[in-house]
Amino acid sequence: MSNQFVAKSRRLRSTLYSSRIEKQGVTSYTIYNHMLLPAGFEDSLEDTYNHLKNHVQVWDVAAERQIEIKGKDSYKLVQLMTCRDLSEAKNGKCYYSPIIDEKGGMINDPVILKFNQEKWWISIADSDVMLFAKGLAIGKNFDVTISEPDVNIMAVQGPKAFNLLEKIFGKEILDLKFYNFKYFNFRDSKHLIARSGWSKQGGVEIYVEDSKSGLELYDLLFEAGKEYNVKPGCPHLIERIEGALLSYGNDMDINDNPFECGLGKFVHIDSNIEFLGKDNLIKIKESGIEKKLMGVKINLDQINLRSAINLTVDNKIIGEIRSAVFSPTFNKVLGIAMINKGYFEVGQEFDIIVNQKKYKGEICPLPFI
Ligand code: THG
Repeated sequence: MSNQFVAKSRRLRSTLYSSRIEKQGVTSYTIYNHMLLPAGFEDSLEDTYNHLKNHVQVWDVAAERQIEIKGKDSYKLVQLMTCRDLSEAKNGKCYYSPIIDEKGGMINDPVILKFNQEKWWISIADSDVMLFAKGLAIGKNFDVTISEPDVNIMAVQGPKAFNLLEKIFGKEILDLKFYNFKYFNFRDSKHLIARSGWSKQGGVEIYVEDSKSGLELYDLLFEAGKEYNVKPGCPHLIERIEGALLSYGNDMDINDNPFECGLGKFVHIDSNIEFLGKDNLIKIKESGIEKKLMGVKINLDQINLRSAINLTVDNKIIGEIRSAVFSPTFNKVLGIAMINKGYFEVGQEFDIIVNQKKYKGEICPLPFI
């Protein structure tokens, strides 16, 4: 086996924190929104998993880029892109919202932040939402300005996150509710902080706009966090699969609709809002879905998935596994799989071939934990 390196360049953007995490021992990256997203540090996957579940980590998730929509028609454009009803959305709140195309296919699954009716941020997963937004705005002649401001998110995640945050921001941070955001003072600057993050362990995301102050804050989190055993980290494959946090491009893409992805509660076809793909989603709801994302458990102690692998029953393909990892908690491989109609039943057994060997698995509900 040989190791390859990704050649960095301007096009493959570094983040505000890249130089920091490279001193702190980042060992691998993935590419997300044309930007570096750390994928591993020196400790093993199992050690970083236990650490995340017991302590606190600071993550460079600057690759979760912000698409800013400003101007008179901002709400109209944001609503046109998502099937989640944002007509009653409140200022200072975050909304996990599927963005879909005219057929109802998933374009992205961002967190949308509403500042006010004329300013929104779409905190995107890995696809070029800005181009899609610009195309729609031009076609519809909307009065909006669309940009990607250089906002660098750092996430503070883990059960001790708020102990650490209270030390820096005071008791006020404890009052921040889930999926709400607010500006908090730090020295002579302020930072937008949301109670959110791509883990189930709790914490916040700090949207850094003032780079100089953001780096000071980054350093202070590690200094003040020593007593809580703070470490650098990154979105964690085991933890996110157990919690069924979906990864766009891995678990779903433009060929899947939000019903198939288990995101039906964010599809508001009964409201009178206008969004792309509405008619198609109404039809899909009536006729029922052809496939569905489900959990799978496999009696196997290791897996390294690079592409989807078929699942079979009596040699007939019944679906494909799209993400997978060995879970020390379940002592099995857990996966997220798209299962075909007729087979998406809990308890359904299947075969899978990994490294030329056949293993047995079983379909189960999501999330695992
Ligand atoms: N934070 C921010 N931006 C992001 C992500 C994030 N952009 C990219 C990516 N992550 C978007 N995808 C997801 C997927 C799942 C969740 C958030 C973003 C998520 N879901 C919660 C859950 O399932 O518990 C809550 C969803 C809800 O019910 O509203 O957190 O992480 N800024």
